Amino acid sequence: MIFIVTPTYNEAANIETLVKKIFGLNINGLKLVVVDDNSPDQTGQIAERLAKDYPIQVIHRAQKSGLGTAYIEAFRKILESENADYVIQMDADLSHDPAVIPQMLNAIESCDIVLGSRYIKGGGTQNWDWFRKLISRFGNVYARAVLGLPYRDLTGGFKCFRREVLKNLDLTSLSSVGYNFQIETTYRAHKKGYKICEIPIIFTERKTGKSKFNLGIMLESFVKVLLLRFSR
Ligand SMILES: Nc1nc2c(ncn2[C@@H]2O[C@H](COP(=O)(O)OP(=O)(O)OP(=O)(O)O)[C@@H](O)[C@H]2O)c(=O)[nH]1
Ligand SMILES: [Mg+2]
Repeated sequence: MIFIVTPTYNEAANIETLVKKIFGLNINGLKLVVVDDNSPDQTGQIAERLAKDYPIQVIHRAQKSGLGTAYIEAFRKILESENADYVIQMDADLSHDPAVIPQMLNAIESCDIVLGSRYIKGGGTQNWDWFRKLISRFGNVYARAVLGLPYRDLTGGFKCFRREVLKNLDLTSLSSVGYNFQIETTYRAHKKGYKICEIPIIFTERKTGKSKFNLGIMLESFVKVLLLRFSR
């Protein structure tokens, strides 16, 4: 079985399109787990309605509690299910194109983690202003240098894990800030010697819904990378 996890907060305008694109791929044994934090725009209810027609499980949480904890909660639930082989994580705002999923599943056959990468040949970003590009580029160069990692895109949220990798990452002590959560899972897996591959993706900035990007999160991320480096 292949599980896709997508955290949602106010994605009412995107969730149905996402679901249709994912299940339109016609991949066998695919299940979607939506982690919704009681979105005021009713994303959770829309997801429940879609769950009547598609293999979707909706995890409802009482309040907005961050990306990291949403992933952890879903990963835990999925690991309880013995038939999970691969777990894919992706954003719900259509920034991550479901059309890449078959390539990801192809790549995971010879790797332990596959990173959807904006910063290798064939990858990129669409509709980002120069400032957002600069921050993302710099953030990746910085995290790579501080942590001594060879991967080009450490902050992306479109990834595929072998079940065994998730089982062996200590899910209790991961950062809850989105960017750091992505960096940390890759860093830990790298330190454990897992094989990590990158495939190119084009990240398209959300067309609808409100951006949650802000400078505070960015600065917190920079400090947390340093803390991670000196943590063990
Ligand atoms: N469950 C849950 N989902 C969240 C939370 N914060 C963000 N998300 C979802 O996580 C995914 C990524 O968040 P985004 O807000 O798109 O973050 P981003 O891509 O860095 O920035 P923008 O697209 O510019 O807003 C989206 O599917 C969001 O709906 C949260 O606190 N809880
Ligand atoms: Mg987004």
